[in-house]
Amino acid sequence: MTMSEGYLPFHSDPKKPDYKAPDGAVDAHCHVFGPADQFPYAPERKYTPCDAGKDQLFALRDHLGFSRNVIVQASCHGKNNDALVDALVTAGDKARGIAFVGKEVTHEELKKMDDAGVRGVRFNFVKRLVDTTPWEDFLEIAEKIKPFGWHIVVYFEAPDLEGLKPLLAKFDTTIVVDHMGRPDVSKGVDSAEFASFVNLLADNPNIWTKVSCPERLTIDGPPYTDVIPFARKLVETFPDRVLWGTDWPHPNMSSHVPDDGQLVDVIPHIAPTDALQQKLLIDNPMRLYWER
Ligand code: 0GY
Repeated sequence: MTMSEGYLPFHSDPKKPDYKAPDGAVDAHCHVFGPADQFPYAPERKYTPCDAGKDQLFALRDHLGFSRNVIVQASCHGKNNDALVDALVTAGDKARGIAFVGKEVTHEELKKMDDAGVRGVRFNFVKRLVDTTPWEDFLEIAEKIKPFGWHIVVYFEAPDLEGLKPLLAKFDTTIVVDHMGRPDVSKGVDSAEFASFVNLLADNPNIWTKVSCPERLTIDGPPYTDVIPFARKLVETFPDRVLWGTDWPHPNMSSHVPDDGQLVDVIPHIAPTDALQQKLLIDNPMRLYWER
């Protein structure tokens, strides 16, 4: 399959990070794409990526000095979670997954995914990536995943937060917000927009966030100094409810191709103590994805 026009493939030779992650560190947000001849992309997809299979992901994990992955089903594979499940089965205890499902999903299908290591579903509200789903469907899915103790990962952009709050309030499980709710960093860490996101976590002990994607949020580019205050504020305020991930293979980047080693080097700036790094990279993801 031909990549979407202008699609930037992932970095072919990321640096070895200067920052050494503690043993057992988890990359809690990454994807597998294809390979398309084995796992074709969904007909309803909004983009066609560059193939980025499980072997490449696991090689990157080792190169970066990480031990585990949480693999998130990406929109280009739609509701067919086969590539994800295949990667999870190969990784065994070294990976867990987040699936994308419709309200028609059956208990048996969820059970199979649970056996493979899936621990949650993703609800995507980013309009350029998916067609709109009625809220009733999300509520139905939330009911169906309850017997498995799964949680819900949500992806939205900052201007959509206010409108989504009533829906988020209906979920009585853990919710993980991708990429800090995608703030506009030009507004500053003290903006009303970011305060609203911080308050969301302050008011709802079941809401976590991934302090990920400086490469998408930055205006200045690498080394992502303009995004650090946002992530650091969240790590220091909610040390037990933050996760970190590479977002490899970085779909739909247009400004630049991020170097994953350079992304790892951001970690000590957003989690400046050993104790915060231990929570961010090990304790929190292990609690949410591995222990139950
Ligand atoms: C990410 C971000 C993006 C894509 C997807 O499911 C997806 O296709 O999540 C994006 O384009 O912002 O988290 O991978």
